Amino acid sequence: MATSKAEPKNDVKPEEKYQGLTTKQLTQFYRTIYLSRRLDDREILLKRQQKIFFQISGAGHEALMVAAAAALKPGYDWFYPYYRDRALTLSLGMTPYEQLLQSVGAADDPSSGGRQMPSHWASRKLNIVTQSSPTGTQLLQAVGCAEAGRYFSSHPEAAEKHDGDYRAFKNVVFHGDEVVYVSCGEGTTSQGEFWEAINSASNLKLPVLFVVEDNEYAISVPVEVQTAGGNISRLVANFPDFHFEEVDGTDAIASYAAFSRAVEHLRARRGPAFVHGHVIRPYSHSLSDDERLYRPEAERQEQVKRDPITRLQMFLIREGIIDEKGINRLEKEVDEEVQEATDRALSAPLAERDSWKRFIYSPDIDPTSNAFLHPPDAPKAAKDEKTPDKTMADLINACLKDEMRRDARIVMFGEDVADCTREQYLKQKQVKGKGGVFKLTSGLQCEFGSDRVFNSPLAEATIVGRAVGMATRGLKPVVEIQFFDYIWPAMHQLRNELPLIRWRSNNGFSSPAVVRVAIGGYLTGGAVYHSQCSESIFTHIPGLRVVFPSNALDANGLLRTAIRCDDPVMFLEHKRLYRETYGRAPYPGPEHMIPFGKARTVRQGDDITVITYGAVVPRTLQAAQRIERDHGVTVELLDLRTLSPYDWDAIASAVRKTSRVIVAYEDVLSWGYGAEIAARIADELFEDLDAPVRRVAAKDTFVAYQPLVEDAILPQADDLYEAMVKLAEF
Ligand SMILES: Cc1ncc(C[n+]2csc(CCOP(=O)(O)OP(=O)(O)O)c2C)c(N)n1
Repeated sequence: MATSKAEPKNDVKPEEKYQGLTTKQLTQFYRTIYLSRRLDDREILLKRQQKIFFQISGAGHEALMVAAAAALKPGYDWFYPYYRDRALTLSLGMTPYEQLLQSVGAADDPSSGGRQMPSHWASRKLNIVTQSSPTGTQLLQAVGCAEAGRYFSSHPEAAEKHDGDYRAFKNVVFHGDEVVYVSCGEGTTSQGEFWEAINSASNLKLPVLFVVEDNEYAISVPVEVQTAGGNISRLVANFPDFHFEEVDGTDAIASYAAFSRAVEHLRARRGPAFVHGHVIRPYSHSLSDDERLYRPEAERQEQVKRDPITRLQMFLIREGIIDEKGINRLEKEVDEEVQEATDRALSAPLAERDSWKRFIYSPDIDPTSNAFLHPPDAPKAAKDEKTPDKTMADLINACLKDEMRRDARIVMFGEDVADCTREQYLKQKQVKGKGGVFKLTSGLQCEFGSDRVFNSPLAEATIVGRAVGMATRGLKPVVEIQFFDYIWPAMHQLRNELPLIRWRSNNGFSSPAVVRVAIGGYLTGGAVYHSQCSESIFTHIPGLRVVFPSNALDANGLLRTAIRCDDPVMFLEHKRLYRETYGRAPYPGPEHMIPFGKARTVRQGDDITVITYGAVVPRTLQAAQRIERDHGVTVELLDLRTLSPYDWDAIASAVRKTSRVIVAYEDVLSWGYGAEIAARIADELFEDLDAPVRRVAAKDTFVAYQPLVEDAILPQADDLYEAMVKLAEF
């Protein structure tokens, strides 16, 4: 690296004159800024030569970024950057070669193994957490990351490794004064998740450094469309405990001063910080955009005057820190470095065609294996009035308690999951506590404390987004979505983040959180917004395990598998089954586990197979008993228990046995979960069939409030019976 030995002309100490920066650091700033720009330029060239396939630049943001990095510590603090942060990631220690490996889609691309577009940074070593393309999804995760850091600081024992579950593969490192950096553009501040993240960080006084890189455009949409009044700093100014900075982000020294003050506030644990940097965007949004279509020449020229490269170069020369010769030497050296990195990257082995198969799920723990087979303990006492069988709600609660006792990394939150947020009411025994609208988490806060079991704001993206950040750091969040009907605000996190963290980072990061969701109808008055079932939307997502138990014992055993495994799990709990008489069981002990992807034969039969799950299981059982009574037809009833993965072997052998099959499910008939099963049976078992595959499901509408109409909409035992009779006659 070329640095000048020249000292400032006057006798003011560099540290004072340059906000604590030495001349060496300033020269290094220039080098990184220039390097970052040259890498962008090189990528632009490579894209035009069709040697890479996408380009988005960090041009104009570089000064702010080198300043941020200088105030923080790589591999110590945590980083959730966005695509304009090339100069930040270079300053933290990523090399040009590593960055270009991503551009060409190389096998050794450390960020994603050829899976993500360029500028989607990740580095385990440097604590740069895998980044995605949706604008703003990183913000809540950064909050969760900071919460995890705080949790481990106050529960250091939780960080210890443990064999026998996901903890064996999750190294936890934390520091008492660590900071979590997260950045976004000013356009992204329009996302609801931005406000949710700011709100939670403020409320919890978390050490999150929010950086808004304001280049005044989100592709072609100017800031006045995004932000009321045109200035985000003004809007966030009243969030408590924040340290705020608004700075010219093309001025590296002023930016460094702003970050230094912010980081001091953060390390002293006084609350979060917000740095609003005014930057420029001298290139179009990306190479897929042409800004001349919406920005006139005069406006584009205006910002050139603020280009951070020329600004810092002129400053260094003016101050006598480096002369023109020195600049030329430094730039030549950088150009050679870029050339060398480009040559190497272009000849690096590309990601292999079948590499897509790797890391959809954990390579370390297979929840479908027999390691997760642990039968229930024999009941301690014979069934009598003192040990009545437990409901599904009881046994889910029991599993949560057992696992929390066993694993200090488990934290639980969601809407109303705490016994009582105002702890003093519990302590003074003024109240008994709530513990969930369905009481599934009852007593957990009382036993495990308010830092392990707590209420979240009424914001589903917050629940899942924070859980993703926590799980990335090694905690095991087991969060609750109160009603499936209200899961949709979390969809971004559930579809684009939770199940993708591992795959998109080529196993660099993982996020094995458990999301418990109360689902389903048959409630007599549940109506449109308390009865929904759309599980196939989630079984459609690679990387996510989806579980849907039908009885108390399965719920207990499968939930334990969900918690101990190393993959993200959506655990669907049918509200109607929570306290049903059907499927109660004695407490199975603290180790009961059922592997994923293993169906249960509820009932043996020779004539018809019904494949189903959830609340349709008891209804099918009723219908099966009736058709046997009425017609002597015997039904083989298969309860899938887990929907992704599902037990194809069990399906195939049951279908081969009976040659007639019904797939039954509570969701609307069309495009439902049964369509996939029916299609695969038709495809692979066609010759074993004596009749067409039939489906029994809800009508293609929503669930109505009036119970008579609700009955007509949802699949009933009568519907199943009729379908069985017709199929037997076919
Ligand atoms: C949720 C989402 N919506 C839309 C897009 C498409 N998109 C990519 S970048 C971008 C503009 C982002 O603007 P801003 O946050 O101001 O950042 P800048 O690119 O200007 O730095 C848009 C609309 C996206 N990636 N994610």
